Amino acid sequence: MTIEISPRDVLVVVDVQNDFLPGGRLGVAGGDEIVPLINALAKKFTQVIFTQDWHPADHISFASQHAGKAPFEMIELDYGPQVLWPDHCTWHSHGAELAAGLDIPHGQLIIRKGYNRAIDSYSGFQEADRETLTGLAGYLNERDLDRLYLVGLATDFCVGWTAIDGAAAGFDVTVIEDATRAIDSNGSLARAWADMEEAGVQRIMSRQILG
Ligand code: VGL
Ligand code: ZN
Repeated sequence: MTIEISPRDVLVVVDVQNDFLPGGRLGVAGGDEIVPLINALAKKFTQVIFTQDWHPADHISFASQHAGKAPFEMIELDYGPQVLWPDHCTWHSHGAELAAGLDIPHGQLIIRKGYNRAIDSYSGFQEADRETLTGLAGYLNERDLDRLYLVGLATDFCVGWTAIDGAAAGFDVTVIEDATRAIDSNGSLARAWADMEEAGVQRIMSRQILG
């Protein structure tokens, strides 16, 4: 049975940026494969928004900022544990641009996140300090939009955190699994699905919408 998308449902395209595609600075395996699928899904939606990872060159999440540390190691910051990453999605770099293959002219809003040097932000709703809000919930509430479908990169970080925070903020959240790809570092993918399930996030495949 296909799911009927209403004009008030929102497709949230998470971090489909050059640095997260194969060959990018934090390339996600298969990340390029989801672009045509996201374009097809977007045709079903009146409302489409994007998130964009957007870091200063000296961002605290970069391993390069911590002497003796390598990408994918963990450190402890004021707000809690932080995975260290290769430099990625730096301001105005090619890697930070949304993937050129995205063909979604009716996309309406881009939420940039991670621009504060000292605080990472996987989630499109709030920064990793769990306090600073991005304004996305306010935007959705003001426009009376409460059902979100998430696609993009990476399943286990920015998609997962956005899904969980969206559910916590009272939105009805569904992740379209085959329109995401994962980094899967140290068991992060299985953990993310378990956390999403616990938060009440639904999980579907694109054919349930595309037919
Ligand atoms: C992401 C790691 C660091 C993501 C962003 O988009 O999933 N992952 N920054
Ligand atoms: Zn990032």
